[in-house]
This record gives sequence, C-alpha cells and structure tokens, in this order.
Amino acid sequence: MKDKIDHTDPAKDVKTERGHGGETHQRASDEGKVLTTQQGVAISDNQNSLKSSERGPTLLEDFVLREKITHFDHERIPERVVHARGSAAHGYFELTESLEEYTTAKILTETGKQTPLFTRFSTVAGNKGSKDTPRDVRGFAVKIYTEEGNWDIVGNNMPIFFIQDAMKFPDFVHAVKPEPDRGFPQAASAHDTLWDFVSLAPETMHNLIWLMSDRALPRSFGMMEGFGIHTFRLINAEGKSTFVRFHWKPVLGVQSLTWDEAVKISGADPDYNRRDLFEKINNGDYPEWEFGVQLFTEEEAAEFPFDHLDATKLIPEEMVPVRTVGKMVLNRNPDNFFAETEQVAFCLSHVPPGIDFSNDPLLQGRLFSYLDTQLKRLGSPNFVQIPINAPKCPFANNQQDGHMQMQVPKTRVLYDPQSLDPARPSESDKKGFKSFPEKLDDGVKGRIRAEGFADHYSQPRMFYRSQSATEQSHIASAFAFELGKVDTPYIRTRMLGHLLNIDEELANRVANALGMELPEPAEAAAPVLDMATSKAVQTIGISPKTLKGRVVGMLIAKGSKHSEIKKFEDAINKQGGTVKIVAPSKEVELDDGTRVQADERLAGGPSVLFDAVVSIIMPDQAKKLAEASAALDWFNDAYAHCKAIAYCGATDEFILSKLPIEKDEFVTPLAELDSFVENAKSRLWEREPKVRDLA
Ligand code: HDD
Repeated sequence: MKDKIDHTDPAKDVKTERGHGGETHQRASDEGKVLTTQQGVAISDNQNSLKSSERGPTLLEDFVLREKITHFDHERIPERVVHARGSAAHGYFELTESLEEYTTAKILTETGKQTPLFTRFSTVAGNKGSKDTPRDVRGFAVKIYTEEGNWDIVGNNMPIFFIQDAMKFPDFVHAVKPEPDRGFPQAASAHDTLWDFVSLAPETMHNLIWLMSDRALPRSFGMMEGFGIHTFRLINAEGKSTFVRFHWKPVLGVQSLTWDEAVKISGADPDYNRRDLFEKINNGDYPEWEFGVQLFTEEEAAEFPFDHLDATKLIPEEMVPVRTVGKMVLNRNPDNFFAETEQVAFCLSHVPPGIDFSNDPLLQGRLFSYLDTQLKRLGSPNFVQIPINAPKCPFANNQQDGHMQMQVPKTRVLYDPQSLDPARPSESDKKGFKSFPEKLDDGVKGRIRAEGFADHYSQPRMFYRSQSATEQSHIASAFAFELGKVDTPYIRTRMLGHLLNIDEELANRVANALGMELPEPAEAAAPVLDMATSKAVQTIGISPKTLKGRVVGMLIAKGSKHSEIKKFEDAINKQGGTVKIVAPSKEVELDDGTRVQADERLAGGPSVLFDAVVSIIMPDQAKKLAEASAALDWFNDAYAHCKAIAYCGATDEFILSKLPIEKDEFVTPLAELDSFVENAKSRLWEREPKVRDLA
C-alpha cells in the first residue's frame, strides 16, 4: 500500500497552446529530443497534415503524413495460427548437475554458468487479443541462447498431446478454433466441432482428460509445469544415444483456478496471467523452475506398456524418475512486446550438437511446420536476424540476400567449397551437429501407425484414478459443462462411450449431469490396462502450502484502521505474499488522516482476483457497502471459491450476516491473524460441495 500519494505532474511545464490556425494542443518546449521522420528529418508539426489552404484538401505532397500512415497501416503481422495469445520474459538457465555421461551439449554439461533465455507462455485456441483464462492447454516455449547455437524447447503445460501424427494437426486445430461459418466461440473448446472431432479420434482422450482437469486453468504462469513432451535423444562423446524427456517444475508448485473463477476473471481482468507475470518480475519475485530429465535406454523403453514415440503417452515419474539437473529463472520483462514477444520464432529444429530427435511422428511433422510458419509470419528467411531470434554465439554461413537482410557480408565468396577467401567459414567434423546414425528396421513404406500406439484409454484411466476426490469432481463437471454446450446429441453419446472405457464412475457422473443414458462403451482397439496410479499428475494434491506468489485482497474504506491494515500487511509480506488494497474509491483517508491509494476500486477489483481476502472497515462504511452488490459478491465469491476470509466486526454485523456464509475454519475474525495467514496458503476444498453443484 502506498501511504503517500504523489500528485506531482512531470509534464507540468507543458502548456496548452494555439497551434497553426484553429488547432489547440498541449505542446512541450522545443528543447529535448526532436521527433523525426524515418529518414531523420526533424518534424515541425505532428498534429496537422499539409493543406492547400486553411479549409482546403490535404496535399499528396505531405511525405510526413504519408510515411506515418503507411507505417501504421503495416503495423500488424499475421498472428500465430495457434498459440496466438502469449506473454514472455527474459531469464537464464543454469545447470546444476552435468549430464556429460549422456551428451556433449555444453548447455547440459557445464554447470554453474548462466545462459540467457527467453520464454513465452501462451494459450492455444484463442486469438491474440483473447482472454488469459480459458479452459485450454498452455504453451511453454523456451529459447536458450547456448554458446553452441539456440536450443528451443517448444512444449506445453501438459506432458502429452492430442494426436499421434502431424497429419491430423490442421484438422484438430480447425475443430477447436471458432466454427468457420459463424466465427464463434472464441478461445473455447465447448462447442460441437471440437467434440465431434475428438469423439471420432480416440487418441485425443488422454490430452482431453488433462484439458478437463484443473491443469487447464493455471493460477499463474509461474505455477505451471512445462514439458518437452516428445522423446528426444542425448548423444555423448562416444556417439551413444540415450532417450530423454524434458521437464520444467515450478518452484511455487502447481496451482490452479476454479472454473467459476476463471470465467469471472476473464471479464474482470482478461490479462490476468500476463499482468501477474509482468508484476512479479517488476517486483523482483522472479518465477523459477527446476529443469529435469527422464533418461531411459532403448532396452528400458521396450519394457514400457506403451510406445514412448507416441506423444499421447507420458512416462509416469514413478516408472522413470525426473532427475533435476538445472533451473530456469525469469528475471526481466521484455522491453517491447512486439519486437520480442510477438516476433520471437521458436522452431523444434533448433538444437545444439549433442541433442537429437526421435522418430515420434508428431515431432517429425513439427520439425517442418515451425520453420515454415515463421517464413509466413515474419516474411523472410532473415527472421533469424531479428534480435530476439539471433543466436548470441557467433554464426557464419553463406546464405545471402532475401527480404530485410541486415548483414553486409564483405566478401566475394558466398559459397562452399571455395579457395578465394581463407577467412570464410567451412564445415567442422569435430564441432558440427551430427544426427544419430540410427539403424532402421526393414519395414514396408506406407501410411502406417505403429501397433503400439493403439491403446487410447489406459493412461486417461490412470490419470483420472490418480486424482483426489475434489479433482475428480472438477473433471466430471468440466466434461458435463463442455458437453452441455454440444447441441448434437450423438456427439455427446459418442463421448460417453469413450468415458466408459476410461472409468465407469466418471461416465456415470457425466451422464447424470447431462440427464442422458449411458451407451455401449466405444470399441477399444487395444485392451485397457489398470496402470499404477501416479501422484505426480495431480494438481491440488501436489500444490504446496505457501503464501509466496499469492495475493491477498484487502477491503478498506474511509476511516479504516491504519494500524490494523499494517499488521495484516506485515504478516502477509513476511511470508512472501502480496497485499492489494481494494476500496470503494481510488483514494482513501484512513482513521489517522493518512491518505492512501487503492490498487483497485471495489467495482474493478472483485475477489476472484485474489487468493484470500481481508476486510477492515468501519461500521458506517460497512452499512453502505451492505447495499452494494459488488461488496456482497466480493464475499460471496471468496466463500464460493473456498478462500480464506478474515473479517472485522462491522463486516460481520452488516455484510456477512446477510449472506449464506458459514463460519467454517477458513472464515475467521481479524483477531485470528495467524490462522488467516496459514489458511491463505491454500483453499478449503471441503467447502466446495456445499456451495457448488458438481457433477
Ligand atoms: Fe505447435 C506454435 C507447442 C504440435 C505447429 N506450438 C506452438 C507454440 C507452442 C507449441 C508452445 C507457440 C510457440 C510460441 O510461443 O511462439 N505444438 C506444441 C506442442 C505440440 C505441438 C507441445 C505437440 C507436442 N504444433 C504441433 C504440430 C504442428 C504444430 C503437430 C504442426 C504439424 N505450432 C505449430 C505452428 C506454430 C505452433 C503452426 C504456430 C506459431 C508458431 O508455430 O510459431 O507452426
């Protein structure tokens, strides 16, 4: 809370002036930096176009106007066809344990060194201007500027994908995007075309059940896991290959929103996750992840009850533990959203020597798609010269010309082999990237899917059965919500047939909520296995109890007790939490005459934006607030979202008494400060069945 409100205006010297003719505007003095055209010509008037006379037409001659408007007309580039909405930050990667036994890549062998990186998080389905909190997978793309070339790990916050073969990607994306005839729904999977497609493609079931879980509603980008998903290879100095899957584990733990919160937040703050990332980095609360690897040999892979080349399958951590070998810290916001976040171009093919690909058919297709899409979006093969994409290690080759070439090669020689210019680069057998010389089996060419890819239900079943009761009810409710938006009855029936194969109880819950009969189970192409459950795939179950990264909303009003506010703020800050002040007005006078500035007015600061709430108000103000729906919703929602509430006497007497709020262990008077601080670290999920109709 800012105790001193500074109203000094740095532009106080700006005077309202009469410009040329009848125009008035506020003009700074002639001193200081001068505005110029792109050619460096100083501009004398940036408010009026060149006219033939005072009330006459504008002249074509006005090169200042034409340059300004032309540039403006060309300001947009095509948004990403998927993952259009994204937020990013700079940071560093640091290796803590060498993987020298497995790879020659210096980024994975040289410990203790900080290597710069740029990470972009995204939603998948929505357009660039869509909300941050739809039910969706989140992209998790990391570009590490290693000294041996850029390494892009282009993953998601879920360890598996919807489809097994890149051939199906355009169809999947067309199905989830707004329907082509009507152009809606935006950033939503709850519509007929998506469920039509997935119900006809059972390979999607595993990612679908993750999508219906709380993992699809991250509380913060810094509270999401990240996964490289596919199997890659690490190649060591002897040329030996070891399979690897890459993991990012957030230090703040995995934390999610509830669906009702996500829906309300999308109205209250469509930039919820973007703002959170920006503010955390600005405040020095740097988001951090552990970097881990799952390493396994070809022989070990042969024993898995699934094919590790199938991107719809995860490797349970209980089967192959995640070995933590490094960390990522995000510590700097981009200077310019367009130049960096929008223009960053990730490609799966960007790997340094010592890291190689597997034959996962989804990965193989992606190796083509990303470079292709950058050419479309950024318009030139020289996109690699844009600062955010350029390697930070030296690079030299014979590629020439093209749109927007920024380099000026000073040589006659842009070919190889050559003998005219000894300074020109040439290939290096010792340092160069080498593909693993994999021996391929004598197969028959064809459009084929491996037999081992046929099991589509065992892992979704494992996922569902691994969840806590609260999480299972969220999954069932999400299926019911989404299928409730599907108008075509047989699509819903098909889905129930699939759910029966995953878990009968889940299918029953969804069918009940939809008021439908259960059909016959869908035909399964392979026997459905009862795999061992895995705690690692839970969300709530693995959320840590901490105030770090969490925000407490504090409702105050005119005359609120300064000392009480301070006491709560100190206790919350001490444990790493942040307090945001909410008040009926932007500026508030407290009991001791101090004037403070609220972070949010009550009308713009609903409790869905906070992890726990406190109310410190005087009786006259509480009486007024009791008449305001924004205040009643504030407490009702905090209660319905299972949050901790600390209330003062006036709040209790005039507001809580009007509301259906039970004084459970998470609804406490101000005097119980310590309990509140403890409660604010998590939610009281046991309250949920009392306040929400879950499937
Ligand atoms: Fe993709 C973007 C993640 C399958 C084609 N994808 C994109 C981004 C992420 C992913 C995080 C955004 C990168 C950024 O922030 O700029 N995509 C995935 C994951 C997949 C996956 C984890 C499966 C494991 N993607 C996939 C397939 C194809 C694509 C199978 C096509 C064959 N993806 C693209 C793309 C995008 C893209 C069209 C759009 C914008 C871009 O690449 O730069 O090429």
